[in-house]
Amino acid sequence: MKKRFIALALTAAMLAAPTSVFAALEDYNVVTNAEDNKVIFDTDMGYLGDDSYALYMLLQADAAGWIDLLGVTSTGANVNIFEGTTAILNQLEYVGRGDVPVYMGTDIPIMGLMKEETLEGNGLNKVWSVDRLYEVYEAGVTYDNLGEFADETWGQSSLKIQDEAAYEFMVDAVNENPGKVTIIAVGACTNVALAIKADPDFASKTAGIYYMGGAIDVPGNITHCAEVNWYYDAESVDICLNADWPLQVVVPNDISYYQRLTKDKVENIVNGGDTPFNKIIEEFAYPSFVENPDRSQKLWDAQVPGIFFCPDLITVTDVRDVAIETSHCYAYGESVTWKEGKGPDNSATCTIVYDLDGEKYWQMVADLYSYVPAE
Ligand SMILES: [Ca+2]
Repeated sequence: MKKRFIALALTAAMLAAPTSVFAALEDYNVVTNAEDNKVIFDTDMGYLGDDSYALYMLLQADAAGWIDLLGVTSTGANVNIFEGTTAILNQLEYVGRGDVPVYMGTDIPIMGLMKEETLEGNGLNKVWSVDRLYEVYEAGVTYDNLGEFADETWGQSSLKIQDEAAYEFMVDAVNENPGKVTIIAVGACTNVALAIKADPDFASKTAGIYYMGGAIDVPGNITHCAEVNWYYDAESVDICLNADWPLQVVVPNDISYYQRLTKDKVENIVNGGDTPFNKIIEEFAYPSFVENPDRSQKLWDAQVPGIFFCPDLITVTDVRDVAIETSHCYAYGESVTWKEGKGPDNSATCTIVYDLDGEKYWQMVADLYSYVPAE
């Protein structure tokens, strides 16, 4: 009976979107499940950037029983904490997932923001979000009253954050679900470092961490050698790398050299169905691809959740020892690697994912976004 239902659904989807063949979610080689794989998503969220695509994937994977999304935590890097937190809430509200708890973290790096003279004296670039961060703090806004900083299109969400800070939630969630929580960290690592500082056994009680960060065999995207998530708070990354995780997976800047979001992929999502996830892409992402059909959006964070659910989509990977430069020099924030076992004491053995099967991956994204949970 179930098989027949899938066949019918497939036919309906093909009629709706003759350019693509939709697979049933059962057809993917998903290695996770809701019982054993609890997820905390730590994100520097904006609107319809790659953090958004990752969030929608995690929400639909949660709905489909692939994972149990325990909560979303906000962090810094691309955005200040107040605007980022509101962006999470606004998008959860749009897709009808106000039930997912949101915990506000911090956008202040664990050793503080670097002074202008330190940046200038070392030939370092200031992260693009920092000037606005100063303005937001100066104006005294909060996530639920952004004043002049409220997004013109999205405004304020009616959803609220939880009382606990992001790192407190991480510690509690991991203690309540020993061995089952995976952290997906796609912004600055400050909240995760604070959780490790609060509970020295934190990392060892998780199932592991997946980072979007670092630049391994390609240049950086904020300085010549540093990737912005890891550069924003390199000391926190150092704390994280040196904690006792069962598994560390790094999805570096390298993947953005191979994986891009293009009009055909977005169209495949838009034509995939009628869910709020198809709709949010149609309303807020698709128009820019219609206006500029050659648009090619680099992909970072959006490639991380699927690597977690469906590792057989990975095409290029290896294991290396990884460390991060934290001294205030021109190489601040650089990720440095060695062959496995050859790194110094402050390095950590990580699985690095450089590339994946983009065609299959984005078909999975389209199928996930189009998924309608049974009543
Ligand atoms: Ca991000």
